[in-house]
Amino acid sequence: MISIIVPTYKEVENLEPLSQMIAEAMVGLDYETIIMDDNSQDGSIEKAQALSAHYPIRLVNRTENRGLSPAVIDGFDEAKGEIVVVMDADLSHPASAIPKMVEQLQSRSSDFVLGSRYVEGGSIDDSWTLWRYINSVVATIPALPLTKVKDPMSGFFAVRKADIPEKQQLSPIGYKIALEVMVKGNFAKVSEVPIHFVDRVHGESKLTLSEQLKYLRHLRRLYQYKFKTKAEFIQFAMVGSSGFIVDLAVYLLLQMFGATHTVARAISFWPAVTWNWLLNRTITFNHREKTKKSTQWSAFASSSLLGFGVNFGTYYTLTEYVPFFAEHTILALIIGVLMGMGFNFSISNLFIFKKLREEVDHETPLRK
Ligand SMILES: Nc1nc2c(ncn2[C@@H]2O[C@H](COP(=O)(O)OP(=O)(O)OP(=O)(O)O)[C@@H](O)[C@H]2O)c(=O)[nH]1
Ligand SMILES: [Mg+2]
Repeated sequence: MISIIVPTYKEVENLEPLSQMIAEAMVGLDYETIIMDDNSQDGSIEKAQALSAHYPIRLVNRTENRGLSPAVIDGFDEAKGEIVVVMDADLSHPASAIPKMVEQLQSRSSDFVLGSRYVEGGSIDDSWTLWRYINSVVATIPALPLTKVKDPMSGFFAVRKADIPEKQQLSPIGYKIALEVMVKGNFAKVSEVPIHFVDRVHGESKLTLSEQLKYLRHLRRLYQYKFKTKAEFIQFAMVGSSGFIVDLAVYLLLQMFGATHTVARAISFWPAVTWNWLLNRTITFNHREKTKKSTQWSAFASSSLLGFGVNFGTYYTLTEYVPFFAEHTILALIIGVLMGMGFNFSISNLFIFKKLREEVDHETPLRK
């Protein structure tokens, strides 16, 4: 059996054409449609009841933990089929692609099939403005390292139920449930089936700016999941570079006000260290347990001083004792910086920003 999960919020006008479109596409196939509705109060319940006389439809009315992604995740539990399809209710996703998607799963030529606008044969609605297209493409780029697909933002996908990651493992923030399942499921074979994406006619889009901002937090979390320490190190290095700018600015500013360069150097270190600590606390190691600020700051500042020692020590040793580096001092400087940063990162990672925090983020309820 194939279970088609459709998250809905105020889609009453779309339910009938959706059911019809699905029925036409699924002729001869054993399927059920599960409408995961977030208590829309727009007549969706009554409509679904009426439709269930003619179509294999089931409506689940949710009243807690609202949101598209949680609705889909609950839908996974509801699904009776060995194959699960997820699609939008607003008629944007052509049900006619489902048999092909399912076939790829059944023949084991794929483990996760995505309905894709950006593979050959796929397309978007003619009404899309260039601006909307650019938006979509730009949003796609940061997701590319996470998967190999061309349309990671798509919400139309099919997967074997047995391959869906455990509920506790899934923690999307925002709309991108397909991306979440794709990354966490670590599928050996992922494929894309071209679709023509049709814009919604009835009802309103629920994709607000705040949903789009959640996407950034979701991406960060997926990078963390997939690249672990590497992702932290890159963030740590980026924070460090921004700290260098703070250091330099304060150093130059103090001298403008008459400080000598040694005094300026000795002072500018501290705002830079504080800046780095704050950003690492709120960004790089945001998912770690929050410990007492003053203690953590002191530990971070001490580690940075030692790190500076490692940095300078490396530079000094290389340029004093290795003739090659005496001639290529800039290389020695770079190695020193990397050694110092590696030292700082290890200490921060192991001792200063310790345990992982419980993931507590849930989607905030829709207020409409
Ligand atoms: N259960 C549930 N479904 C939702 C929620 N928000 C959106 N949906 C459904 O998720 C699907 C996609 O939502 P859309 O508003 O169409 O989002 P979108 O397709 O990214 O944006 P558009 O391109 O403007 O259509 C639709 O079927 C919505 O009804 C929610 O909070 N709860
Ligand atoms: Mg839509």
